[in-house]
Amino acid sequence: MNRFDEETLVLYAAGRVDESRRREIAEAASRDEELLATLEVIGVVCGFCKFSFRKVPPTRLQRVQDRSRSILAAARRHPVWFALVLLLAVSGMAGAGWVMLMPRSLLHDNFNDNWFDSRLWLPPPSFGDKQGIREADGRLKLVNRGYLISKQEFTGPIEVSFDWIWNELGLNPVYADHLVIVLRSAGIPTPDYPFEVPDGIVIRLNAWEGRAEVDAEPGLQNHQKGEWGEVKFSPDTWYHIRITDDGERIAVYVTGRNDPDHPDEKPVVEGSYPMAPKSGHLVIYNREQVGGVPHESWIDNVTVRPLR
Ligand SMILES: [Ca+2]
Ligand SMILES: [Ca+2]
Repeated sequence: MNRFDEETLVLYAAGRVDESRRREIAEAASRDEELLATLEVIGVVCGFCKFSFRKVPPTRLQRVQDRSRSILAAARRHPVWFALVLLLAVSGMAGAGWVMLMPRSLLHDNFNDNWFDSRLWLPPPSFGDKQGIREADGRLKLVNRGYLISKQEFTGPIEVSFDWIWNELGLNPVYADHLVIVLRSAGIPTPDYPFEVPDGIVIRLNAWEGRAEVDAEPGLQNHQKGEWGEVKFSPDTWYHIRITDDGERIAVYVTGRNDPDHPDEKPVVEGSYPMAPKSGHLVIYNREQVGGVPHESWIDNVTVRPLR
């Protein structure tokens, strides 16, 4: 499963990530042929990849090279981009050029410095002493309706991506965690139980029911009940989530399932939400404490980009 965004991989290839991140990506690449192939293509195109392929067995390397050829074929379908990247590589500006050609992030946080970045995020509201968030071990923990609310308001089209894992705390599985992502919101959760955000486009990743659900304005009069799609979210497993918002249509993608019946490039759920507001904050929160049962999720690499 490739749970690293493109910007992180390019910075890795350019030797611009810290040592713990470098080890994490190298270790993931040694197990993930698709990630290995992606790094190889970055190296081929830009000529600066520092990843070593020497330890890869010959049979596996052949499969990786086959995969690389298909990725290069995809690059050829976008010849202008490809030519520009090659030109920059030849001129020795490939690293900076690749980053410049990628859509610039409107927001990116890798949570790597154990400091909650108040330049990017609003102070998280709290409705109890067992609820909150904490940045640690290079990621962000959400506990019992822990909220992450962007300081910036976004106007589409945008793409939101991040990595998510929820922890099985050994309790009744009915209480599996939920992760809620809200787009175009005022960013103000209701102070009444269960402390949900009432407005915007609400995407709920529901690990108990095995669903990804989309609603618009769920706590308001113009509530538009949306679509849902089936998806299993196992505990203690990282998933890469990508949500596209073209200003009207929302699509939710989940990668990392390794299920041929559910290819990564096919949305789990999508729908049109013309009545919702057109801009607002990004909000991410997990499930509240229910019947004394705590809920805990971790997220990483939260990125907002203009939609390509
Ligand atoms: Ca930080
Ligand atoms: Ca991180």
